[in-house]
Amino acid sequence: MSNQFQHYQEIPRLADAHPKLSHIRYQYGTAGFRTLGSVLDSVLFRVGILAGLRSKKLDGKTIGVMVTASHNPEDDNGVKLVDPRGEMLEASWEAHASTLANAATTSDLIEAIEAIVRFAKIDLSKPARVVYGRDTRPSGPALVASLRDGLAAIRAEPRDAGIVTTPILHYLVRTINTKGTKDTYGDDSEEGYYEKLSGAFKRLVAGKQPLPPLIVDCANGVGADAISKISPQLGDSLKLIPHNTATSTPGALNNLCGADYVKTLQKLPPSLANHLKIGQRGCSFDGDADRLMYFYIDERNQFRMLDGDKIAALVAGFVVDLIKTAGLESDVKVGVVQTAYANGSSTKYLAERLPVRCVPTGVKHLHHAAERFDIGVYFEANGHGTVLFSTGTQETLAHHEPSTPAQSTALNHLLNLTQLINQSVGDAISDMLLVEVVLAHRLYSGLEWDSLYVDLPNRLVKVIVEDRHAFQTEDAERQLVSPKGLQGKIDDLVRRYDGGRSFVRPSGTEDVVRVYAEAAIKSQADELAFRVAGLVYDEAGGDPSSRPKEFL
Ligand code: 16G
Ligand code: MG
Repeated sequence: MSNQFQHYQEIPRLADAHPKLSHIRYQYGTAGFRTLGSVLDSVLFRVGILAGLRSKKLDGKTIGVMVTASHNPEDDNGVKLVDPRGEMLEASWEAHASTLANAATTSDLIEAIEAIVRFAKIDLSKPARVVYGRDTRPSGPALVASLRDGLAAIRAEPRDAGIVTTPILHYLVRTINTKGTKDTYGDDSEEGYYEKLSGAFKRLVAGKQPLPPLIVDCANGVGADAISKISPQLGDSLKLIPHNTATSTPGALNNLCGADYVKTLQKLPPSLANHLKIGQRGCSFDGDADRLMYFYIDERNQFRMLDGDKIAALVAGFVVDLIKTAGLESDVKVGVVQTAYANGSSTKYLAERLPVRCVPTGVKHLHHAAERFDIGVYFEANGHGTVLFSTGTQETLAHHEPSTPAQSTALNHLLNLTQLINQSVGDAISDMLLVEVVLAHRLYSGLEWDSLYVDLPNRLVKVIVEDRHAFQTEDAERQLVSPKGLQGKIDDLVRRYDGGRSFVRPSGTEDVVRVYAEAAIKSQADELAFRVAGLVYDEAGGDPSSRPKEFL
């Protein structure tokens, strides 16, 4: 090691204790590193080092590390880094993460570290601080131990947040870094998070008729802990009935429950079948509680899903009305950000009321686009999302002088919303409380909320191809530019379906190509999806004899 590393003599010994598995290539993707928990030991060690370097680069600001695999099966695990304001790791550092993770030997690793230090001009004499947390997966403790070795090797000061939801870890990063400044975001503790959210919630629903109890499917994950801690603080203002709280039952995590189950299968988790009464609201979190799905059973005993698009419509409408009532319509512009997966009906509903932007899949794209609005509401259909208030807007709200009691009330609601909403990242608990606030103000049941617009029937299909990277898109993933000519064929097909829309994109998390289609009636949406999937399959050079027969 070169001279400047004289204080880091422990790196080689500790790196030797966490050797890389030679047959695996790791990639820091949209959700960080994510794969089987059993092959992540070396990755966690190296992420510890990278988090330390990132903190040094940012003058000792605290960096977050979250050990989770979200909605994936229990055997998977993963890790992602959180930048100082609680946002995702800056994109240019994703490549550094992949480089470190793939260094074959200890000496390659040291070389890679030295190269990053040179390239990013890191002053190694700066301090490093890292806060880390994990979800409830059985592989978590060992992976955290490897991470701690990495932190020790780079001499970063560690802070253990324990078992927390992903959004709480983001909250901690932001509160630690803004402590004692004018941008202070709250108390830098888990209790501070519960107090901030529950306090704002209670102020927002004060004087409103309490809503009937809400069933919460915690996916047998870390959301269960969070619900048990926030419930007493909410008291009578909101009664939560937690289900799927078996965090220590092997195999239970995300199994037949959770937000991904609900969204993908458009079905009620079987465990709720005898509990959710007709008309009652229920919601599902994913395994790390950063995604939210709502649902209810209608009068005809049909399951009705209220997804991220419905949440966006509900919340954006409420915020726009408050801005108008507060007399701030000309000062504060509200906008919505969606992806191509947003149901066509939701886009139509929203675009008739306010500006709507479409961006590529992945939270970071939505988050950045939402930052451009004074108030940016962003949700993916799958239930990731939040609302961002720009610094200018927060100042406008703080200094606005209302001229009528109605203006004053609306202004107070807006100020409380800035406290209720987790602006660092989408947060199932904060989003759930936000939905409950709007329902209480609007006097809506699930049915009335659902009636804002009627979803177009849709279908999602995945196609296994040899090389998904051959599929490249533009226009926020709505157009394929490669393979050449395929988009034209898709367009020809789509034209034949009433209300038809379809797009094809390579997954960022799985080795597949995804096909989405919607149409005026369900059978047509299914048919369109399978026909487009057939085109994709043929184009990707799949063997015709193994062509799935549902691809028509
Ligand atoms: C990741 C993204 C999520 C996106 C999903 C798409 C984050 C934190 N998560 O889970 O936003 O919807 O990937 O998966 O950005 P896909 O590329 O496999 O369709
Ligand atoms: Mg998640």
